[in-house]
Amino acid sequence: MGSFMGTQGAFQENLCAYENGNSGTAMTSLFDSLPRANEPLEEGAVILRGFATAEAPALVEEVARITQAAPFRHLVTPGGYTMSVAMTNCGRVGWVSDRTGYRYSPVDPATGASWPAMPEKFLDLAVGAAAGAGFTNYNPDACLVNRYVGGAKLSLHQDRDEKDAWAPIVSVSIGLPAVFLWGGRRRSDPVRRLIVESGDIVVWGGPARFVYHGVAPLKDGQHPLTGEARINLTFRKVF
Ligand code: MD3
Ligand code: FE
Repeated sequence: MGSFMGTQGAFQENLCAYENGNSGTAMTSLFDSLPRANEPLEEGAVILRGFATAEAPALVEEVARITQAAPFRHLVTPGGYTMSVAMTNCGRVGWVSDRTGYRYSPVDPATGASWPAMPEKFLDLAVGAAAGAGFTNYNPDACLVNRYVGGAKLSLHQDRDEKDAWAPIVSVSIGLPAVFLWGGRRRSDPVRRLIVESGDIVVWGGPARFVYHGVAPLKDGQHPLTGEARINLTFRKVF
């Protein structure tokens, strides 16, 4: 952590303070009871702390409904690795991967059926969060639903299969906390770490759209809404 603190200034120290307060043995401080400010991360990216907290139980119910029709599955990458994150989708298209490559598919390859429709609640939330981050007229057509349990991770990557390179990706975290890995436009750029908790939404669009990002291995735990898991919804404008 020390190597980048010197170059990134006060805001970066702030992130480190977050991490220190959340790692290792349980720790409380005077700050725990204060509302957490929305943090601008970089141009085009903002974290809306707790934006989805009130709706999180309803979102979990919708995920249960989606997974009855399109169960979570561990996709295989073109390189032959089975992903530790379990995935499913709702909306007009869904993100899938197999030995032949990644793509957006209008049908679930496991069943040949269309993906479950995007729930109204999902759409309203994503549109509201995008507007809160300054992106008006957001109209996502896909929602990838990721499920992490202890040890599951997502390696550093870019999302670049969506046609609209300006429209944001809206990421909703539910359940166990996670550490986002947040890099730059080149794979070799330094990677910052950002804790995201249940109810937090991160909006990445415009100039921040193609930053490398990932999720560090999830720490084991229990959460009242999701049990042993973290669920992440990522809304995308694919077409
Ligand atoms: C977009 N998911 O599904 S989303 C993914 O928490 C994915 O499940 C992660 O990355 C998850 O593709 C992280 C949030 C995210 C973070 C950084 C980004 C999306 C981003 C940076 C640029 C564009
Ligand atoms: Fe991604």
